[in-house]
Amino acid sequence: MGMSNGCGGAPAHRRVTENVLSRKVARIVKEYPHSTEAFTQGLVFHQGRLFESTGHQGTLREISLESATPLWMERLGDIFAEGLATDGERLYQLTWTEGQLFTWSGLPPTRLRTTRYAGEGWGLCYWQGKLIRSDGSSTLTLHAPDTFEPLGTLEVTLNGQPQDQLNELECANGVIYANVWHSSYVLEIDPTTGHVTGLIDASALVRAVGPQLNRPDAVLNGIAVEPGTGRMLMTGKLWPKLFEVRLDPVD
Ligand code: DDQ
Ligand code: CA
Repeated sequence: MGMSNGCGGAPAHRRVTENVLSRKVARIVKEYPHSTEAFTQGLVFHQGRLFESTGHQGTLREISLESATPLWMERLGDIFAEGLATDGERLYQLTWTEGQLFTWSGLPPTRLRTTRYAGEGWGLCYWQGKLIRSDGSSTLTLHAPDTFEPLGTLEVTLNGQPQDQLNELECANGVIYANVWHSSYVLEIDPTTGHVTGLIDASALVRAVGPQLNRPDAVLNGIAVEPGTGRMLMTGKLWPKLFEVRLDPVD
């Protein structure tokens, strides 16, 4: 995992820049239905509604907390869709290895354009006028929403150690939340330094759905924070449930 705090091994001159890591646990507040057909790759609130992007035979869908059946869905054929973000106006949807970004607008959304980019697409979120993309490595890439031109990168580190396998993202509460693929951890990342400032243990969610999952790829993935209320939702790929969670500090 590479989640050790680095005490003892870190050179003395680095200690001054070490961040204080807050440890938190995601507690289940409420559970809602989620489609076991949804290979969740992106979850985001957009214009007061909840949208999900799914992989394999990709889709964009509007979902509700009342039923696992989507309210609206568009199939993308053989495209493996990934991270999903909003700038308030438009939805931006990544693809895993296809190198295509889809921009959607309107309700229900219609595809406005397709933009090419280099590299893999995993998670996506929107922060201060920029889209932030993960690609499975420890580097996040910042993009211009209009052209998807790369504007810079952010190296994600925990006490100097690069943290990779960053998957679904959510920019909220002044941090970037990032699912770590195949783990039950969500990182809180400082969007200006890339430092991991918080480590969220979401294993209670994995335990709650565990007995119903028999596929190794059915991992935690999907974080959305509702603007206004601050309500935080988490789910996973093919999970039968979507959870409202509360982050409690642990010591
Ligand atoms: N990702 O979420 C880590 C970006 C991709 C996960 C893909 C897992 C399924 C692999 C099956 C490949 C079949 C096209
Ligand atoms: Ca998200």
